[in-house]
Amino acid sequence: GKVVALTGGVGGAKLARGLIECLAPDQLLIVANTGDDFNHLGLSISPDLDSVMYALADLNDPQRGWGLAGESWQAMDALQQLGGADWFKLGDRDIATHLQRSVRLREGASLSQVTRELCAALGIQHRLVPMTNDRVSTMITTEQGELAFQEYFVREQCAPAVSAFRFDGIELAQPLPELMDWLAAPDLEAIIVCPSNPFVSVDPILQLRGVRAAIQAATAPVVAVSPIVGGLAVKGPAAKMMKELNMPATATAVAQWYGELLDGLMIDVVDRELVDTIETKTRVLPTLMSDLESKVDLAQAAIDFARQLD
Ligand code: GDP
Ligand code: FO1
Ligand code: CA
Ligand code: CA
Repeated sequence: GKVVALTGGVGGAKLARGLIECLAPDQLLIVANTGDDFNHLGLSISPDLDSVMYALADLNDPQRGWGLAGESWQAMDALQQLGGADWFKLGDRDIATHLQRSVRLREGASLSQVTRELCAALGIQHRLVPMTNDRVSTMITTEQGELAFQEYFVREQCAPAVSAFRFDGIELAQPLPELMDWLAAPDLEAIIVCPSNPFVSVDPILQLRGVRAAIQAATAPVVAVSPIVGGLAVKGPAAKMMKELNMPATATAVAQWYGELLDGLMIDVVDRELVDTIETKTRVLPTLMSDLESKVDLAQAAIDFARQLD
């Protein structure tokens, strides 16, 4: 059967890397958030697509969580000397990705087509797609006013307290047709919500017109992996955001946030005492993905969990 995985950048990329070991290319559709996308220095930048793409190709920098391993920064250093904007760091090799994406988009290719070309060039056989080919821009209401996603995330280092999120363009954006086709497929076996940020990575996908309804209407079970482990995010602002939104930073609150959408939640062994507080069915297992083996194990466990829920 088929599997659809919904993902943001770093957390989702790790599970996606595991999933491609468990499923054939025609069995898996990896759908990435594009709410982080923006134009910078004249380039079209798609951070979550690139985080997943580089991870699938084993080219990602695992420490940094974004960009390429073994990167150099000469172009950025030169730009800084020229007085250019240097708050958003583009590595020398990463720039090639943005140049090629920008050129192809300017030629009229869609983001999904460009992503397909980039993935093929990097030897990726599995299918990675943007959630939409249309512009959606995540905007964050903070104590300093509304900030564009990268202003909040990179320039302000996630410091301002958040109170709301808005996905500019979401009403007009058409979800990628391929996503809707897969969600309606009779042989869909699982919808996997990766351990990605629920508010700024997964929610933009769910808020696209018709997507939440199509997920709920799908015959396949929906299983998520909690991105919150022991009251903390493994990386990034998810736990900080939850507290600022007056939610406890727990796997329980993650389950509540997804609500009726979920048929099952996978939580970490350190959170085993939360099982009785979670409304949906749970699986307790190690969820920290470090090496390839832990990614594959968690990916296989997510697929098996969905099969058992069916
Ligand atoms: P971003 O777009 O780069 O912010 O990445 P995602 O939204 O896909 O993932 C961010 C989330 O991944 C954070 O909330 C982390 O807590 C979570 N995360 C990262 N690595 C792991 C891991 O190994 N296990 C689990 N359970 N969560 C993780
Ligand atoms: N994240 C940062 O924290 N600082 C950066 O300078 C930065 C540059 C960057 C360049 C290309 C790219 O694809 C991603 C980049 N990211 C950077 C990550 C990006 O901000 C992501 O949107 C976040 O990691 C959240 O997903
Ligand atoms: Ca992201
Ligand atoms: Ca269902």
